Amino acid sequence: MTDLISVHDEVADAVRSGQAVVALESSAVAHGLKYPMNLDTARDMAKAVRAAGAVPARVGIVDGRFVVGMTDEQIERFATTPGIPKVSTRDVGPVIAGGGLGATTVSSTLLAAAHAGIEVFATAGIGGVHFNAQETFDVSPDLIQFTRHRVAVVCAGAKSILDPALTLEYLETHGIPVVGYRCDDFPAYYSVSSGQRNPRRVEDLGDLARGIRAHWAVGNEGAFVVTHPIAEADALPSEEVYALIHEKMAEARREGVSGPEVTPHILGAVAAATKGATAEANRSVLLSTTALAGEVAVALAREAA
Ligand code: PSU
Ligand code: MN
Repeated sequence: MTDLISVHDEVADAVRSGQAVVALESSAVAHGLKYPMNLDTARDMAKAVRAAGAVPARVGIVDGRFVVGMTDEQIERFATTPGIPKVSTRDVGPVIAGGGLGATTVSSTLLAAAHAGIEVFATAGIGGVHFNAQETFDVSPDLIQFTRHRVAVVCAGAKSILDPALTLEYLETHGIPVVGYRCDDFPAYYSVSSGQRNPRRVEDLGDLARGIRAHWAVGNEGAFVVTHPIAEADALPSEEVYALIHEKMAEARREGVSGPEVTPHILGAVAAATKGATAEANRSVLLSTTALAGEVAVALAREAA
C-alpha cells in the first residue's frame, strides 16, 4: 500500500499531530481551468488554506503513485501537461498500474485523503445527479464516495450542470448532512442559489465542528457536506447560466457525449460561450471554498474526536 500511496511528510506530520489539513483535487487543475489560470489558482488555493492555519494536500496520481500533498513542481506539471486522464474511483487502480499521470476527481481524491487520515476536503462544486438521470442513470461517483468516508466536504453546492433537487434527495437518502454555513440556499457553483434550500444552516464554526464530530461519534461513516456560495460580486445570474447550460447539454446529447466526458465537455462549452466569465467565477469560488475549508479544518482540529 505504501508503494502505491505517498503522503508528503508535511501532511503526514500534520495529521499525526492533530493539525488541520485540507485535501484538494487535481481535476480542477488539469481540466477545470486553462493554463496559466489553473496554476495561479492552485497556488492561491494553497495560500488560502495556509492563511487559515491549515496544511494543503493536493491529491493526484503522479508516475503511477497516488500522491497526497503534491509539490509545486508536480502541480505545475499537471497545469501544463495536456491530456491527463480524468480519474474517478473506478479508474484509480488501472491508472496507477499504468504508471502515468491521473487527475483525481472529488471521488478518487476522497479515497486518498481518507487513507492519509485527512478529515476536510474542499472543492468548488461537487459532482451529483445529472439532469435527466432518470434516463441516463448518470449519478456522479462523488456522491457514492461520500457514503464511504468520514470527511467534511466544503463546497459551493453541486456543479451548475447538475440537478440540485435530485442531488439533495440522493444525499438525504444516504444520510449525508448538508449544512449551509451562513446561507439558506443550496448554492449552484457559479451562482449564489440553485433554487433549493440547504436542509440546515449554521452560523458558527464551533457549532459546525461539534455537529460534524457528533455525526461521526454516533456511528455514521459518511461525509458531511458544508456549503457556502460564491461571493455575490463574482456570481453569474443563475437564470442565464441555467439557460446556457441546458442549451449546451442538448447539443452534447445530440453529439453523443456521454459518461465521464459529460462534465468536462459542458463546463468547457459554457466557459467558451461566456468568453471566460464562468472560468473567473470558478476561480473565485475555488478560492472562497478553500479558505472556508481551512477554517473548518482548524475548528474541527480544536474539537478533537
Ligand atoms: N472540473 C472540470 N472537469 C471535471 C471535474 C471538474 O472542469 O471533470 C471533475 C470534478 O473533480 C468532479 C467530477 O469530481 O468532475 C465530476 O464528474 P462526473 O460528473 O463525471 O462524476
Ligand atoms: Mn457520470
